Amino acid sequence: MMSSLQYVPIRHENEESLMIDEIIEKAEKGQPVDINEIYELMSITNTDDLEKLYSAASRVRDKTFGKNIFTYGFVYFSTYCKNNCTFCYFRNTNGIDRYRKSVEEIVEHCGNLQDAGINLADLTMGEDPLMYANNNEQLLKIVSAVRDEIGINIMVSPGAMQENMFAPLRDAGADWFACYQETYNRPLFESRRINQSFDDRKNQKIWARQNGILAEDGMMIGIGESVMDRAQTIQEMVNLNCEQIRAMTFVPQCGTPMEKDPQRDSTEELKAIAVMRLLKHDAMIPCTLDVEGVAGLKTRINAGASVITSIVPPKKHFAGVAQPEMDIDNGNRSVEHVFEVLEETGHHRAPTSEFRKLVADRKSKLPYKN
Ligand code: SAM
Ligand code: MD0
Ligand code: SF4
Repeated sequence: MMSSLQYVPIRHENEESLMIDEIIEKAEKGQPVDINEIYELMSITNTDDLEKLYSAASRVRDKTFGKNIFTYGFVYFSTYCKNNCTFCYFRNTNGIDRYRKSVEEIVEHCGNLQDAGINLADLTMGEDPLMYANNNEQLLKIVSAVRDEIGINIMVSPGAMQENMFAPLRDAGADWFACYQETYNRPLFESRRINQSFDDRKNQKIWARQNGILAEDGMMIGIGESVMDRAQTIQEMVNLNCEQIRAMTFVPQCGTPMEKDPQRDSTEELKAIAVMRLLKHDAMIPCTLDVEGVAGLKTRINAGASVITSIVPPKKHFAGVAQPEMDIDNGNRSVEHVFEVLEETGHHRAPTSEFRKLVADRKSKLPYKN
């Protein structure tokens, strides 16, 4: 019979710190880091090592992008959804008030974001059947209206689409496509994204990039994953080579099967941001305002994030996702306030001309030939 005792290496604290130093140093130089090393970084608990991790990630970000941080406005234009993800407030069976914005309202909103100096509008929706009807007619209408009337860079976050819909989405004006796997642990994915295909969702990123659209992948922290799952998810996301990758801490939502789950602090998210930065120096990595509001901005920038996302102007009745209301109507997620807090980190907002250059550069490297 096999013994149930497992071999657990006994290391002294300073031995462990030395090993962490070596991994960080290697990653900072851009040398390959294997899964066990990613696991070691994601297992750090002591404050000194955490500080070293964040500082190295910040140095890499500053070396790659300078002191400028990009900014994205969040436009959640339809909160209707046919799906029932266990973690999401907007899941179909949650009896909440929902809205769908008109093309005119969306265009006006994107114009305001552009005028305020925001670099990109993230057009996000639940998997709303009305948007997907007639080969995505309404979705394409919205995207092309924003492109034609405003001209701000566009990210679309519509959930999972059919492969043949990526070219029309690109032609309508989408520069970026976001679709988060949440976890690369397949059974865990299937228990959270009920009745959705793991492979289909993974393919979204591949299809987007093959069709000339930049892609974003993302992971959630606190949905039942182990530390090794986190490490493997980071590795998979990096290997998929999306231009943007993110981590978001799960926030329990009323009326969902996970409402009684504990609310975690952001330490694991910060570690994930820093590790992703060390593994992929030129990745766009969000500092989302959708988990802790503006209170969480500095820690995420200090962990190596390069773009502030989920900026939502007040009093326009647009929701966030993880925090549908937090910091919105008090104006804390507004453009001016976010810019002020950013300056306190010693960084500045990137001009849109710089973002446009970055987008053109990344598009030229896509596995797509026109
Ligand atoms: N419906 C589209 C989809 O699922 O891809 C786009 C919008 S969806 C609401 C965007 C992302 O928000 C999800 O992929 C998930 O990572 C994140 N999210 C949803 N609920 C969350 C929660 N309670 N806490 C943290 N993040 C959450
Ligand atoms: C964010 N609330 O950036 C948004 C959202 C969807 N592409 C992004 C999760 O945090
Ligand atoms: Fe719908 Fe997206 Fe929420 Fe899932 S995460 S229920 S697909 S809005």
